[in-house]
Parts: sequence; structure tokens; C-alpha cells
Amino acid sequence: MTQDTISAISTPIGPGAIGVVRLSGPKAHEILSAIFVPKKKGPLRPFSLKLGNIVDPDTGDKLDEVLVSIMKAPYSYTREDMAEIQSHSGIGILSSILELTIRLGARPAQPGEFTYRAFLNGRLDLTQAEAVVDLVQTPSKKGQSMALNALMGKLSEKVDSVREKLLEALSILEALIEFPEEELGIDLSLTFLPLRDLIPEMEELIEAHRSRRIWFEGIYVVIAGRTNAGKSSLLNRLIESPRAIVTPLPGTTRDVLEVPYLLEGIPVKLVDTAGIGVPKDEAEEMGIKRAMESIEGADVIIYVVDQSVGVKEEDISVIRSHAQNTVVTLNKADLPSSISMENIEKMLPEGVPYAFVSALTGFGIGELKGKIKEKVLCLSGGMVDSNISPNLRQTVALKGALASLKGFLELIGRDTPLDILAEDLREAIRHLDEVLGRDLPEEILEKIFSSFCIGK
Ligand SMILES: Nc1nc2c(ncn2[C@@H]2O[C@H](COP(=O)(O)OP(=O)(O)O)[C@@H](O)[C@H]2O)c(=O)[nH]1
Ligand SMILES: [Mg+2]
Repeated sequence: MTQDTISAISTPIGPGAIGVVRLSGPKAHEILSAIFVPKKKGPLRPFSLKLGNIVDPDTGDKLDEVLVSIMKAPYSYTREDMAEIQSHSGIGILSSILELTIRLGARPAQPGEFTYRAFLNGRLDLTQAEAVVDLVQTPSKKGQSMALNALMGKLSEKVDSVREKLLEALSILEALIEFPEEELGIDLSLTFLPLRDLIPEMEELIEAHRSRRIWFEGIYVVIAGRTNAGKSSLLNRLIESPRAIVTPLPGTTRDVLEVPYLLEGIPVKLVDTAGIGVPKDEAEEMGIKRAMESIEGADVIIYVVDQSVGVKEEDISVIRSHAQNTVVTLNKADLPSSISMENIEKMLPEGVPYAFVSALTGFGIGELKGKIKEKVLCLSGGMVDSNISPNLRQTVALKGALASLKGFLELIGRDTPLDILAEDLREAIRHLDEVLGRDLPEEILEKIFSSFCIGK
């Protein structure tokens, strides 16, 4: 148990209805009692709210009207005594309540320290602690459910079940090392055959990591094309709000505009760019340069062509060099077409999806969204059907475990000394422990938790 009491503002700082200052540690209740004056007399009971005021005990100044609650160890998030003060949210109010708790003996919490304590006190393992970050950061429903699964211990369960099987195998090996005569007559390959089934199981988990970017971070979808093709109009149509400036004049968009957007449930960053082509002035030239950079950094490109004007060689050249991740939009479908369907198929590189749309009327937008979504899912591992997505740290450790397990299985049939085999198994188990955060050096743990927010 930690001896000091920590305090932090646990809600986002800014004007709002409610803000929370949270305390954890042996003096949490004592500090709260010193600054809280209840409206109605009576003791604070765990898990029930009490109305009153926060009052500076030295000056008698009232700071805010609040609701407070306490939790008693071990029945709390950190498994320590905790107190929560719900005040009005405002940087002034929250800071003065925080300062008061510190004057009375708490110390400001480090980033992620509440969760770190929950981990140290055995309430959460490391995958669960990391899931807390995912849960608050994911913009998507799918990410939310994945994070919640991890928080409920689903990832740990999977890892634990693999670990149990490896431990069992290790105990057999160790017995054989100790009593070598037993080895006679035992076919090791056969004994450890079931371990082979663990490989696809672990590979599936590792593969599921690929879908993290899409569900937890949001990927870049860049709208590109020649000037006046209708890129900005398309962005506005997709997000159903006039964010980008549209004019009949070529070269209206000069800067790169980035808008967070939920494309049929998938969080994307939608980027509008300046049209590629011959610039009229320096600002436009810069815009084109930035547009090209955005295209290179895009996960998916929506390449817009004005189909009433036609497809030009420079369009084809950009599309061809990004054929893997481009969806072509043949815009202004409300105007007469200058290209036939047949010609389009011939012109576009094979397999590049396209859709006729009108950013003006909304025609074809549904179909286009479907095609973009398909591309996004296909490229970002979103097709991986998993209810869990390990983060990078967990995936690296899982890969290490898999490599050791594969090494072990390869060496089995080759008269390898038993102690070498055992070492491979131990290595695999060590990697799995790393996933769960067991026996990790303090400095590594501190580094992991320091990426959390303050107050979490
Ligand atoms: N008829 C028609 N006009 C469009 C359509 N989309 C855009 N425009 C017009 O084309 C011009 C250029 O559009 P804009 O979105 O600024 O193109 P950008 O330069 O590619 O961003 C504007 O006058 C738009 O109103 C469309 O689907 N149909
Ligand atoms: Mg534009």
C-alpha cells in the first residue's frame, strides 16, 4: 500500500456543469472532512452522495456548493480510501479545491497514478489498465466494445489460458529433466502436440492489432483531384455541413482542411486539399504542394474527377500510382457526361472502385460511402473479426511469445536437450507475463502509466 494521499482534477478542464476532484490514499477521508461542510448533519456513507459546501478551514471562505462521496478501502477504484468532490466545472473553482486538498496534506497525482495504484493493488492487470485509456479515447462504437472487453479481462483471459498450457508443458519437461529415466518411452512430439493449436490462437490476437488504428485512432481519408472538380463540395456533402468554402472559381481551397468524421461508424479524419494542377500564384503553389503531401500520407484517397469535363492524363497518373488505396468519384453526375462507362473501365487501373455522384444534389453519395468504407476496412485490418484489439506493447510481447513457442515446437523432434527446450518455454511464458504486466520493472510500468492523463 502506498502511504501518501494523491489528489487531482479528474474531469476535462473547462467551463461545464460538473467537475470532479478526486483523492486517494490514507488521508483522503480526513482531508475531505476538513474542507466539506454538509447541509445536513450526519456521517458520510460509502457510495452515497452528500450535498454541502467546500469551505477553506483557515479563512472560512466558501469555494463552491458540491456533492461529495467516499469509498473505503478496498472497495474503491484504487483499493485505497477515496473521496470525490463534484463541484461546478471551471478552472478557477477546480484549481482552488485542488489547492486546498494539497494544503491539507495531499500531493498532486502524477498522470495515470490512480490507475497505477489500482494496478499495484491488484485490482486491474496491465491489459485492463491500458483498456481504460482505450475506452476514453476511442471515437467508435466498435472500439468502445473492444476496450470494454479488455477492461473486463477478456484479453487477460486469453493470454492466461495460453500461459496455463505452457506452464503445464513446462512442468512435464521439468519432471523429465529431474527423472530422466521416465523419458524412455515418451514421445515428446506427441506429448506436446496440443501446443500447436496455440499458434493460430496467438496469431489471431496479433492480427487483431492491425484493426487498432481504425477503431481507436481514426484514419486519414484525403479528398484529392484537379481544381474545381468539386472536392470541397463533396466534403461538405459527406459531413452534411458547409465546412469547406466552395466557389465557382478554380483554386479556392489553398490550405489543407481536416475534419473528424464518422463514416458509417468508422472514425476518419476527412481531409480537403487544394486542387492539383498548374498554380496561378504562390499561395496556390504551396496549397498544391501540401495536397501532394496529404495524398502521400493518406490511408485512403477519394480522387474526385469532374465527369462533365472528363478524365485527364494527370488524373490517371495520380490514380495509377495510388491504385491500392484510391476510390474514384466521378462528380457532377447531374451534368451531361463527357465519358462513357466503357471508357472509364478502360481508363482506370483494374480493381479501382469508382462511383458516379453529384455533390450538388447528393446523388450516389450512399454508394460512394459504401465503397470508401469497404476500402477503409480492407486496408486497415478492420475486416479482422475480433472482439479485442491488443495495443502495440501487448502485440510486441505476444509476438515474442509466439516466436519462442514456435522455436520450442521446431526443436522438439530433433533430440534437443530438455533444458534447452524448457528455456524456450520459459521465454514464451515470460513474454506472456509481460503482456499482463507481471514482473515488469518499475521504470517500465511508470513509463506506461505516465502516458495516461492526470486524474485517471
Ligand atoms: N453541377 C454541379 N456542380 C458542382 C458539383 N459539385 C461541385 N460543383 C460546383 O463546382 C464548383 C467547384 O466546386 P468546389 O467544391 O469548390 O471544387 P474544388 O475546387 O474541387 O474544391 C462550384 O461552383 C460548385 O458549386 C456537382 O455535383 N454538380
Ligand atoms: Mg476546394
